[in-house]
Amino acid sequence: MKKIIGISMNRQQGQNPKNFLDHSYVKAVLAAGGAPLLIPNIGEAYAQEYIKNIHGLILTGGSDVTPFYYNENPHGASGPFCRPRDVMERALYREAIKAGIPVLGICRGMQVIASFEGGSLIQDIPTQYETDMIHVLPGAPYATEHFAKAVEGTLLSSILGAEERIINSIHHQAVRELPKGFTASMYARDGMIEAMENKEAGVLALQFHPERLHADETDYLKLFQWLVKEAK
Ligand SMILES: [Mn+2]
Repeated sequence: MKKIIGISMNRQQGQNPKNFLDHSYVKAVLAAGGAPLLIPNIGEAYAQEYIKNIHGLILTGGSDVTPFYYNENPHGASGPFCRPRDVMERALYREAIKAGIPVLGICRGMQVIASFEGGSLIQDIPTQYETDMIHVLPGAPYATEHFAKAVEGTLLSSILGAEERIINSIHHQAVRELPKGFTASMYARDGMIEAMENKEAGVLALQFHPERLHADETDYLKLFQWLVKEAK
């Protein structure tokens, strides 16, 4: 039987609200041998039911998480926010940790985990972080790329190796303070945290987008294979 990997979805608000997801996440889970299950933003009451029926969880990329979770007002360049998604993903994350199933956070997914676990975010890198690197292109959603290196001895380095590599980058926010129990598992050359993990809890969080890379750089498939292997 294939392991079921729950994947959180984006929500577009407005007159005709939509739940939607990049197909690249679905393809990555399939390529890693898992069965993807897309989870709509329908309220935290459903989180427990979903978690009972999945073996691993991916928290995906998307718009900014509300900064109230880390006790800050919104910066002028942050947002738009989507409270229904924040609420749903927080509940999914909590229930996943309680159930002991592994969690892979990607981009916003990493940022929500940091926010929900008591860490904090750089709300806007261009105005709040001194760097000569580019982490997001003005023309986003197209990704830029930069060097990054996994920290030796981490879960991430055991999956990808600890050599410096090129990752994609499409984020204007990033983790400022790591939550308790988490360690940084990858850094960019400017000191930006590009991944974090809580190995004991089975949580791996990435600031880059491996789902967009795995097709031509098979290395990145290993991250999804890790999730499927650990799924229970
Ligand atoms: Mn970056």
